[in-house]
Amino acid sequence: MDLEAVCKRSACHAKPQGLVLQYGTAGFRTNAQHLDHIMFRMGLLAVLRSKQTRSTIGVMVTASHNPEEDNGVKLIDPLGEMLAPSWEEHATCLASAEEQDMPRVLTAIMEKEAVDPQQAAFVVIGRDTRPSSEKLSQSVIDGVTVLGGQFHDYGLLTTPQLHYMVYCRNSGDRYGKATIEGYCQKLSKAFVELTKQASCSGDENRSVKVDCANGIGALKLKEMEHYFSQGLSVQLFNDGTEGRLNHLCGADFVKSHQKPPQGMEMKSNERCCSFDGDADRIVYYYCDANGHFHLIDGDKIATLISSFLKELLLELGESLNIGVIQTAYANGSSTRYLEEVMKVPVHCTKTGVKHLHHKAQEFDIGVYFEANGHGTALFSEAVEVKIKRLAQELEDEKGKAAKMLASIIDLFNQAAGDAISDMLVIEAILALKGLTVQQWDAIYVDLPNRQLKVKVADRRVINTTDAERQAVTPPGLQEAINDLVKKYKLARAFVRPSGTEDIVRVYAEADSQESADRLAYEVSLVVFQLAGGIGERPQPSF
Ligand code: 16G
Ligand code: MG
Repeated sequence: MDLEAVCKRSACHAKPQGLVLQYGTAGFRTNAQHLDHIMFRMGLLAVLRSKQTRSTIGVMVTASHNPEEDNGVKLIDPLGEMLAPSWEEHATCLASAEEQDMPRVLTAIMEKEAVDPQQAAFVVIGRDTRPSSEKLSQSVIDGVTVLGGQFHDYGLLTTPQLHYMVYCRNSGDRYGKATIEGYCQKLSKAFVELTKQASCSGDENRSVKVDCANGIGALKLKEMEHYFSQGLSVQLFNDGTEGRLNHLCGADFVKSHQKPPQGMEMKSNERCCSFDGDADRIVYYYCDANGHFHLIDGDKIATLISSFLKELLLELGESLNIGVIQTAYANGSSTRYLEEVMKVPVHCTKTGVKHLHHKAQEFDIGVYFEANGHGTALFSEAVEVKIKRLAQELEDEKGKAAKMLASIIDLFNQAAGDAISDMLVIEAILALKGLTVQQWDAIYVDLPNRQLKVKVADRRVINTTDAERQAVTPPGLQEAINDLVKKYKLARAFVRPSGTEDIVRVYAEADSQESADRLAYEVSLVVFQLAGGIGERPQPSF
């Protein structure tokens, strides 16, 4: 390894002096203008990680639901998972190093992680549709090649597709073929197999409207459409031909504003969904006959999926342990429904997919979803093998259940939450159960809730515990929140520093929208007072 060459090349991707960025919840993310050096350096780091793990590593250039002028990058570990925490630290160190310190920092990482410089390295790269993404992904490639790594550039991909590619390449194609055709074929075959079993679908002409956030999801759905065209008609909106990425549309907009995206023609009771900018989140919704908007978020998606899986397991007569993983943002009604009605164990983890994914791996079947619509279902390898064997051996109703489960295993992206794969699973379940979107929505009634942001001088003054549901610092904050919550019925509130923005997030729910709004506002005020609020004091919006 030629560190001198690295330094020379690095000078072409010079870091603005003093700029320090952190590898956050989902990698680096900021205005695209500040990211060139980060990309080059993440190319370097991916090579080191690849050498250390002797596996293919992924680098995805995207800023997901952020505005079009932002960008970001994250590394994907060998099994399609998020980067290991110790390497997140290396990423932050490397990204913050001044030019002259680069060789020292690189050497330190290699020593600490016992990286064999002679080992070969292979990196796969993907990018979203942002105007800045192509050039930035070239900088990643520059970093990879200067350290002697080999690479394959997939070009435009959704984030979950790159996770899929990485997983395929490291599992000797057992999981699937590491090509776009391989991805489309695997998912569409499973979808067609699964929906074949739908004998009495109430809704003969299955169709769904998809808001693609003007992002990569549109391109990839178009590419895939003809594979499953007979079972489902997909109508695309915000497909990137006109509007700006994530602007007034997309899953994040719909979830946080609780209203339909612009650019979508919604007729009453039509089933609609939104992807986010890199197609790893999905939320559903519809407008009823009175024009009221109904959001079906990640919690209701998890409920639909886990109850269907439970039914199939019951039919099959297999008692596998199934768990649902949520975060503090899960609506209280969903948790209550899952635990009390469905009798499924529910676990709460910190926000961020890696935490949910990790917890889900502890179960035979782990269904994880964030309320914002990011999630999937994970099946342990032993369960997959067993179910696929039963699908071949059994006949009658049991055989049918086993075959459906086997198709569901193939249909879920086991490497990451995937809007396309989740949509196909949901569409298949609705068809199989003959459920309309209204019936699905009516499983339980969401508690009214409100999310707010508070600006503080340093959000790190807030530390949390109990999966972010309790604040341990600053002193007095949790007690103040507890006192406020007591004033309302069915109420709950928590605060946490954002992992992606320089703000503190406030969440409140209660028995009425008015109470939820009031509680969120009151909690914002105590955060402002006790955690060093800056700028204008929070104002009531009700
Ligand atoms: C990132 C996370 C998402 C999380 C969100 C929270 C991944 C792939 N994405 O988008 O899971 O919900 O951050 O953002 O991990 P916040 O910390 O700003 O609330
Ligand atoms: Mg995303």
